[in-house]
Amino acid sequence: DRLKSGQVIPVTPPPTSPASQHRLWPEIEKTVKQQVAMARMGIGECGSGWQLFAEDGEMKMYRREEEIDGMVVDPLKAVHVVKGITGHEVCHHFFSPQYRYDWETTLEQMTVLETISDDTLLFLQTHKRIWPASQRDVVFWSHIRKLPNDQDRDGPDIWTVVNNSTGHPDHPANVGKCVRIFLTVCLLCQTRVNPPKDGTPLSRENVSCKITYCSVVNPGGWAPASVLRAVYKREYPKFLKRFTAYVTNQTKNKPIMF
Ligand code: 16C
Repeated sequence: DRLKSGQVIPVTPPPTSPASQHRLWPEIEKTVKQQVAMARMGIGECGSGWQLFAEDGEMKMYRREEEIDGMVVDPLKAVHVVKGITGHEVCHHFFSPQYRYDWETTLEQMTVLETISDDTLLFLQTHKRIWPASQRDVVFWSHIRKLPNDQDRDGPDIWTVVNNSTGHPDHPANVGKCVRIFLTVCLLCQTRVNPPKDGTPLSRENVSCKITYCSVVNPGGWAPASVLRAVYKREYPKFLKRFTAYVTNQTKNKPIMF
């Protein structure tokens, strides 16, 4: 980093993680960087037409209609602003397996296959069947990370969780009753603080969280396009509303976790 005066200040060191020795690490590092950069792009900047398909208060959901070999793989981008919670709290509840059954309504079963490190887990999940398609499962790594706040160095950190499909030798795809889906998901959360003017201590009324949720799900095998689009139009808004209400409820009487 170089200031206008020519003064050189130390460059922020790259984030280090205890997961850095793992075989998946190069992919995790590359995918997290890519996904965070994509999530940071505004709806207008992304070029090819995002269409608004759901709106509720501050929550807006956009999709692009895309198909691969006749299968719907529509990318989704959602933005939301929720008062009273922080980005760290939102990401903590999204990442941590102990809360997942409380908010993830499409989930049938979740298994942690491997704890790569405190910030990186490998999951196997089966999801509820959508008639008339086969039931789906998914194996993915999940990584939580604190990012430096480049815009406001004194402001709260930015937090992200990235989930990305991977393989696992003990759980090969498409052998049982489930068809394997492939997903890439990025949750990016920025905390905004509006301190009280009269100098009273900061409370939850003074914080809000800007949430960006990006997702691409490849159904991995045949599923009728009309059913799939109808399901995600219903399920994505339901997920984001339920999940954020859950975080609000879980944190309401606890100290603020920045
Ligand atoms: O990101 C979310 N959750 C994370 C933690 O679980 C993680 C997992 C995402 C799985 C998303 C795909 C699950 C689809 C399975 C089938 C849906 C069943 C619906 C049952 C209705 C009775 O990243 C939050 C995920 C919010 C999920 C919204 C649903 C999206 C549907 C997309 C279409 C899937 C294709 C299914 C083909 C039949």
